[in-house]
Amino acid sequence: MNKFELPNHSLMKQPEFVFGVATSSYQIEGGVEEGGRTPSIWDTFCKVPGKVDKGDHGDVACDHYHLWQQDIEMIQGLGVDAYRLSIAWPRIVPQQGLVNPEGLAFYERIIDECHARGLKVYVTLYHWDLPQYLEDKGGWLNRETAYKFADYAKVVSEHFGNKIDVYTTLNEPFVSAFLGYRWGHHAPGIVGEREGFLASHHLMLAHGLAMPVLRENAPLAQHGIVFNASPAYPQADKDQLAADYAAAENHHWFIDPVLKGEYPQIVLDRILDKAPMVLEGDMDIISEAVDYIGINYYSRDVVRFDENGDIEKVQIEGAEHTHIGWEIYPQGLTDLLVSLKDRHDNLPPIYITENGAAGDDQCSGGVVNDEQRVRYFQTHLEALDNAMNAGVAVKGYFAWSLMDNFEWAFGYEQRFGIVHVDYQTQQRTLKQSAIAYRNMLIERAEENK
Ligand code: IFM
Repeated sequence: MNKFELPNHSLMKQPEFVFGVATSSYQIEGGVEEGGRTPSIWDTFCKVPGKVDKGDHGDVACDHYHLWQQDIEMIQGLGVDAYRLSIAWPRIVPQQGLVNPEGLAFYERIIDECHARGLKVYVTLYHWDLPQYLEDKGGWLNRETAYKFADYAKVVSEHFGNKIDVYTTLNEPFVSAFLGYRWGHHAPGIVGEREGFLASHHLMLAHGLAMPVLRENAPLAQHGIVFNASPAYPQADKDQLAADYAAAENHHWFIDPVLKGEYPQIVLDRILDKAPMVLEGDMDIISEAVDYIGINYYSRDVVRFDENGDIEKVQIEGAEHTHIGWEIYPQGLTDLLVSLKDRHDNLPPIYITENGAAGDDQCSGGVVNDEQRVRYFQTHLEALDNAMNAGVAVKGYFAWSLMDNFEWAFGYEQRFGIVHVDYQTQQRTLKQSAIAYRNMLIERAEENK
């Protein structure tokens, strides 16, 4: 297939629907010691033996710090409407109380280049690279970090204002809190139930504290937050409660505070004394109105109760999985979006801020035949179209990722890019999926002329 087809064509008929590609700072930039940047928790974590596959790290990554100009030219060549990137907090505030003009200038060049090439810019303020000096003071376990985040949001939004088209406070607070402070798979590698939930509350507070700051400094921009969300299905009827709980921990725990001003009771009832300390007024801060929410969808969870009453994930026999081991389940995207619409009367418009598949892609003679990823995008675009036809308001879709990059604890082994990166030469090569995306967008542009 050399072009994604949108069978119901509802996406194609909306010229204002935004198609884009996404990346994040630590995953692509490299240049970790350049331009006045100081270490983030990921620089530290990567140095701990056994934490990242093959000892990989983001020191060079895709060398986007130096190759940003050609990368933006490449993005424009894909025919997308927008580029979603993140800003590295330790490039902007390398020490407490210090603003780094070189860091601001780096992102300003990128933003200007995008606009000059007709691309809208979606900027995430926090995609997991917390300054190490803040972690040294407790990181997200320290309530003060939420206030530091609001200060950082102030610096960025005062500088860029409406020049950033769409601001995102946090990317996937679930991952920051639970992988970072509960299960220890991600930086800073802390393990503890209480810690995970406490970090989650401080992250949500950080989001809420930043919102009015962003609105004041960038009144014409859109402001919101991005959640990862995997719908949960019971393995058997008896496991329905397990599925309800899994979904509640996975995304309602993070979405409900923003849209309902409360944490889901089902989780509070289960975690009991591990629940975070919520101060009076916190939930009002967190539930400040947002213009949109971003949803990152990759796969679903199928769950059951084990013999101890704990919830466990099960693998579905015969299902297709990507290289990273995640089941390919496009229907989950439709189900998830429809379930969010049913749960929240006040659901704001949604962007699919990430969707994609990991592969073990090889480049041979300038061709990367990522046939599974092509099918993945095709079927997920259909699933999105179905959700929109069922009445869910979705404003855009971003492929994860623009190019292969540092996939956190999996290192460089898992390739999520629609563009292949040769890490020896930094050569970029469009995979078949990028070509199919581009061809679909060319057709859309012609249809909407
Ligand atoms: O690479 C990550 C990204 O940083 C956040 N969302 C999920 C992607 C794939 O794991």
